[in-house]
Amino acid sequence: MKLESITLHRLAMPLVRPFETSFGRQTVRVVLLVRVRAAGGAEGWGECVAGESPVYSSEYVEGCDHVIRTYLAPALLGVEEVTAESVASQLAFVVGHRMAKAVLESAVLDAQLRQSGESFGAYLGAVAGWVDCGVSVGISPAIDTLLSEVSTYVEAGYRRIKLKIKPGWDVEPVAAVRSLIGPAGMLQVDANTAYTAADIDHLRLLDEYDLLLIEQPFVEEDISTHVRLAQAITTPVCLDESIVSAVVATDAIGRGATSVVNIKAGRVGGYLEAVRVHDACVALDVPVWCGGMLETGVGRAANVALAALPGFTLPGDTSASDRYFAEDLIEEPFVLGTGEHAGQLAVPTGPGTGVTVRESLLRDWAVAPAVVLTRP
Ligand code: NPQ
Ligand code: MG
Repeated sequence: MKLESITLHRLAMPLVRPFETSFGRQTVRVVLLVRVRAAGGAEGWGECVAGESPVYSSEYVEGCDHVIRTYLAPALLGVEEVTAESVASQLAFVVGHRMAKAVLESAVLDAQLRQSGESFGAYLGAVAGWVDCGVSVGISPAIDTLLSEVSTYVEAGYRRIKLKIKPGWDVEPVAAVRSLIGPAGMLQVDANTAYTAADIDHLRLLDEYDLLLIEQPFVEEDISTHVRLAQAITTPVCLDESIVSAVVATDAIGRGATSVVNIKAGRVGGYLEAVRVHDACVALDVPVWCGGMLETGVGRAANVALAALPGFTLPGDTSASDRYFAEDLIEEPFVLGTGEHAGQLAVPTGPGTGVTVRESLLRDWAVAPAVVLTRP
């Protein structure tokens, strides 16, 4: 494809309830959405997973916007031919900035697949028509409010609960939710780097609650403390923030730091690299699951397609649209199935991501004028 323009949209979407993690409390999701247009009329959309401020990752919305405008978009708009498969090498001159690169690659892939009529799932290698969904539950002001929130998700059909934890909010909420959902309920925790090596003895207390995994207890660069924890506890350790590529995933698995992997396409630089992380994990017999970043339907659709690959054997953070938003940005909001598909989402089958952006909402929810980048 020859790209004609790349448009950056900046939106703010209120969350249905505040979402608190060890790194902060969000009440609004600020979203960077990218539309690419190619010669001949092909169009595609991508959603950047970066947050408004650099508190989950070093990348953040304004930084992604800047690196896209200044370096990445000019590189793609300055060449004659761009394909999803070429984007990573065309952008490799920029170090890092994986979330910014990922959104461009996703938008190009969407345009390319809409043109060829193939779905994201078919292209990535999906083998399932429905995927099992979990839900990520924020830190609550009190145990009783946590239990009532968890109850609504259990009633909605979610197949796995993930509790956000931090020092001072860990064993007690885990014990309470374990008694609420019973021994058979799938339960896991996510610390978003809030602990240190000094907490290893304390984290061993979680072994009593039969958790599927503990996600990213220590800072992203610290692989060796995760190895130490993995040797000290029976609960499997799962890395999220640390896993920025297939090479890092392979290394971390080989060192014994992670026996389950959270895959987020944005964090690893795009869906193509996400498939390589998946393939590396499958080759090493390591189960994977699809992470989430409070995506609108645009990013959610692509995640649900990724989660349909064969190595995704654990429920993901691929929740329904209404877990986060009263109204989604797409015509086809994601709703949990019923009957045998309770707690699952259907993998979209239409061309590209298979979802349609409600363009009037781009204007209604805009927090900045759209920026249109064109060929030099
Ligand atoms: C995680 N997601 O697995 C992340 C963390 C997270 C669903 O738990 C704005 C941008 C808000 C990024 C909130 C879930 C966010 C965010 C949470 C990422 O660690
Ligand atoms: Mg996480």
